[in-house]
Amino acid sequence: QYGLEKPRGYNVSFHYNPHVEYHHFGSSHPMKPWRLTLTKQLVLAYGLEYTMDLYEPRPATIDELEVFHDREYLSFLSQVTPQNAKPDDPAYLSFGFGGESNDCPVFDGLWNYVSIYSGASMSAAQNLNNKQSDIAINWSGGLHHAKKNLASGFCYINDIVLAIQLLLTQNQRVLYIDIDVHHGDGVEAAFESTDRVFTLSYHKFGIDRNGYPFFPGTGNINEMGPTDPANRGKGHSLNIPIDDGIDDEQYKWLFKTVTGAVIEKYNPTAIVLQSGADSLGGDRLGRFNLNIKAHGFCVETVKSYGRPLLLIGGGGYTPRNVARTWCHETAVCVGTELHNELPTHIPYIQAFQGAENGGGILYPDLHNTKRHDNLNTQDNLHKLVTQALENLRYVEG
Ligand code: V1P
Ligand code: CA
Ligand code: ZN
Repeated sequence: QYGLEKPRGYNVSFHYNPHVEYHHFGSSHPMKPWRLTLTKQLVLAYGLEYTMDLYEPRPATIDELEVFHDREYLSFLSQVTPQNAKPDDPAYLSFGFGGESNDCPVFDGLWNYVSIYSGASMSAAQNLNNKQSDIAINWSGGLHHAKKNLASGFCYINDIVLAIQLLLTQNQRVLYIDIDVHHGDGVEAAFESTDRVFTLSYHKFGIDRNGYPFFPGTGNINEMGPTDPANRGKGHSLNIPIDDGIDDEQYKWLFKTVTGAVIEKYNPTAIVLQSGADSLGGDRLGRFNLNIKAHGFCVETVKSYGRPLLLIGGGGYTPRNVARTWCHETAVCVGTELHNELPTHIPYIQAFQGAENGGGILYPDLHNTKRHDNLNTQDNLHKLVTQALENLRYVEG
């Protein structure tokens, strides 16, 4: 009878609707929902499903999404198809679709896709609310750029905002932390007028040599939420702008120091961690040089504070490494270590084999896979931390 008991420790739940995998943004688009198939295969291959409660959440309904998004935006999103889309229609462009960059294309099953990943984040938040889980995971969510009436940066519905709104029914203060290489602008904007949510984002910030800002171009250290003294949200956002090529030791120090200070000062009763995997070395869009275990260190650090934790995905454009990272972080949550040799009898094993794909191991060295020179000096980072801690002066615990 003892052998069948789950190991003591954290109650972890895994919220995943496999239908999300079968959606395609288009062949040249960097966002590949198929990375979730790879992630799931690794999680299963290591037997992690026996250490968690598994849920297959239903898609969110339009009424549930309306808690954050505008009705007109949702009715457009729910009806538009590649066949009926009119790319010159002012409504189409004003809601953020198409355009020159085509960051947010209209593809087959778009509405199905967005309601599935949103439903999974809401299901995860509900599990924390009713104390069924200590840590709830949704790797298909984390779409942090979506605004109430605007699709942006591959994000159409902001599942994070919807999940935080659910957590706010049971928690006085929720902390949102975002380690995606991009600024979590949509979540920050959604809660700019409240002191019940603190948003903290680490991201690449700066202008490239052609004069283009790194997407979305916001999130400098001095952007701390509204400055109107009457506004309750004042000082309840903290942005950590980072330059190209940051390494493991620098990032771990920065993350531990700043996140620790925020948690101690703000004292949240629940934490949401967006764990975008585009901050890894070798990411197709990212600029950092992090290894998988340094990324996972952020999950370990947040977990160590013992608050109810919602862990969600986000960006990540080198699918094999996204899968490795999210599998590793699932193991961190349940408190187990994984062997470096990948189990060989898994579907899609070829995606992880060969020198260029990480040599069939879980923790390949990513530091040199697509080298970005490290432009972060120790001096710059110390000044950044000093300024970040100074920015916390508006926060009352
Ligand atoms: O830089 C832009 C456009 C150019 N405009 C002036 C803005 N778009 C980026 C969007 C990145 C979105 C990241 C999403 C996330 O934070 C959360 C899921 O990870 C962009 C990039 C780029 N290299 O930054 N879009 C594309 N690349 C792109 C490439 C091919 C096809 C479609 C889009
Ligand atoms: Ca970020
Ligand atoms: Zn990103």
